[in-house]
Amino acid sequence: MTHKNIIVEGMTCEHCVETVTKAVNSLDGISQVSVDLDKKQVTVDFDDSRTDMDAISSKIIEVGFEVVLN
Ligand SMILES: [Cu+2]
Repeated sequence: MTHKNIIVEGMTCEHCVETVTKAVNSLDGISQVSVDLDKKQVTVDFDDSRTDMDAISSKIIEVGFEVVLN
């Protein structure tokens, strides 16, 4: 299992948190997603044989947010 912290810009409220969480959870191989709104940080645990950071970043961008570093 791979554990990553991703900085995501553009999240302003619980609705954004829910949108990002659902989007990332919809990917294959994700085991856990948590969001710290104050830190703009998305923490993801995933199976790196089934998904990767590119897929996760693309998904976050797809739902309207900006991935700052990964
Ligand atoms: Cu929001």
